[in-house]
Amino acid sequence: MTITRRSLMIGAAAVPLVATIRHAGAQSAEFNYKYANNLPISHPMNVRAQEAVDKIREETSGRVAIQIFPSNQLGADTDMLSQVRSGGVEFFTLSPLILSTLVPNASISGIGFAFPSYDQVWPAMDGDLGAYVRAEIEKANLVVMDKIWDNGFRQITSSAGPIETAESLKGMKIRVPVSPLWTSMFTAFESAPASINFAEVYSALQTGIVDGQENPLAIISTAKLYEVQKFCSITNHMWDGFWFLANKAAWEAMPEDVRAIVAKNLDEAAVNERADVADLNATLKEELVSNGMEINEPDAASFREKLKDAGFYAEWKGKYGDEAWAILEKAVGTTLG
Ligand code: X2X
Repeated sequence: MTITRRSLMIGAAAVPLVATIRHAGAQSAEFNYKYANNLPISHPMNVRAQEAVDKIREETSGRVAIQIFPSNQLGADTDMLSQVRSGGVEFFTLSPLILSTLVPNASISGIGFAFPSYDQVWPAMDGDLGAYVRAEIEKANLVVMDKIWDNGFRQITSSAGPIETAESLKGMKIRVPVSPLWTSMFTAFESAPASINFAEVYSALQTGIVDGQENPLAIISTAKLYEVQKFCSITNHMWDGFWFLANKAAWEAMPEDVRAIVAKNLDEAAVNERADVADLNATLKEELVSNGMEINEPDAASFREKLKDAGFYAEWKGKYGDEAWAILEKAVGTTLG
């Protein structure tokens, strides 16, 4: 009789108990890590990162629990870069150009009009150019995953009017991310660039602190920049990505087999995210038009000419050095500048 009662009680408690164990498991994983980024939760980067995090949890039998903090919830990019160095966050994705505030030559993949198309981007970033940059990043004591994630080819939006030629950029108050290369490029265009973290971009456009900004279509869409911008000019003036960075001590705290699972899943997610962004590029123009934007497709020639005449390419070749510049030119298959 006693045995039966006891069995019944255990049986009755079973359902809530399992739920409690699962919940406690989330908090007591061996490695409870934070991944911070600057993009909306709906952007493919966060969608694919969530998939990776779920698989990592499963494949490590719950040892690694990564929580994603999208949309600058833990701070703006320049703060997050300090955080990932100090260990305040364990993972962080960052544009190579903003990373150049710490690793100067990391921005080389963002040189204006360097990549004609994605056909050159992925072989370069998965090949010699990416390997060169990752080695530079590692010298700064950060861990970086092999596969860079896609941000995209950048387009210019404005509240004032369409960008038709380089002439249209003269005097334009334009937000650029915090990076010497971005400021240099728009200074070469004779614009008035303002360095502003992405966390502040929507409100800077809304309040008219700047007239425009530049970002790939997937961000113009997911961050709803069409609500505060009228014109979108398809300039493709640079390609941009996101390096997936890890704090070194946090990375090395994980045993090697666990690290391998984390790296594999993050890199797989990066490759899937690239495909998602490419798919979006094919459909987003229509969506942006239906959200009230006017889109034009200017010829790149005047922009390239302007950068060349301003000495932009010569200046940056000098900064990066001949070795790095040769790797870039080989990757893009042409002489720049
Ligand atoms: O800050 C931007 O514009 C963004 C979101 O594209 C980057 O992370 C560089």
